[in-house]
Amino acid sequence: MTTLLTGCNREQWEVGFYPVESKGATSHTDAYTSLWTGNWITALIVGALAWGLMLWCVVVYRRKKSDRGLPVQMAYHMPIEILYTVIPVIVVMGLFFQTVNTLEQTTDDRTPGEQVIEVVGKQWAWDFNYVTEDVHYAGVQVNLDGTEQPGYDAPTLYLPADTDVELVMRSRDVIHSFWVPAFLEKRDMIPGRESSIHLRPLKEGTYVGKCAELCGEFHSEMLFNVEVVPMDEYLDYTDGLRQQGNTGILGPEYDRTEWYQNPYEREGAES
Ligand SMILES: [Cu+2]
Repeated sequence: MTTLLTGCNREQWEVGFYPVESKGATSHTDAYTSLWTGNWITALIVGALAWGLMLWCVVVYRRKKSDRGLPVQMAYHMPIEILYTVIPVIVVMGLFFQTVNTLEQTTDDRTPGEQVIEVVGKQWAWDFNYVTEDVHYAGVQVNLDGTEQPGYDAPTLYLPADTDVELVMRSRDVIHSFWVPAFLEKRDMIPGRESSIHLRPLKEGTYVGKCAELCGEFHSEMLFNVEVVPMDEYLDYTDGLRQQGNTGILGPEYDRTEWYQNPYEREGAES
């Protein structure tokens, strides 16, 4: 236990052993952390109570030398039966409503984005369409240097701090998953479907991101960086893209649909 405890510090405890940099990273992270730690605390209390009662029974009601026959039978003890039916129901209801509450603040967050950014996954890189600014960044294929962290030339997604952002997720080929561990959020990118994350980045800094869905040979190299910067720096960056001629967005015309056909979304599309 001591070795376990010395291996971690206060910040790690505060975020329930989530990545330390997740603390206050987005408008969602604190809600996720309190749901997570709240569930753990509840589980630990229930566990301690159950183990405690079991040990207490084992010790107090152990068979003594003077005991003869069976002990007093307690079956159909109504007050106890009601107690251990009602308490778990209350606990489960509490956990349920806390979960629903958290989902409403996070996954179901539909705050309109001041900046809409389309994140497109492709084997094995990322395109970032800054829709509101009408510019794009095209990720080149992964650099296969065998490192686990994104290299300096990995695709970088810029996000303005303290701004409502809508991240629209798309895929050009197979299922990918957008994952920034520090944001405590992950979203599948399914070809032919759109999903989105609405959030407000709150803490400036550099974060690492990766594809979290096995998507082929170089899945492990499908890495990216996230830079959360002040609004003016974000606009400088998108202006830079504009000056480089990266105007407009990289739309579905680059999807690899020659072998993939979604019968619902792609009807009539040429194959
Ligand atoms: Cu992928």
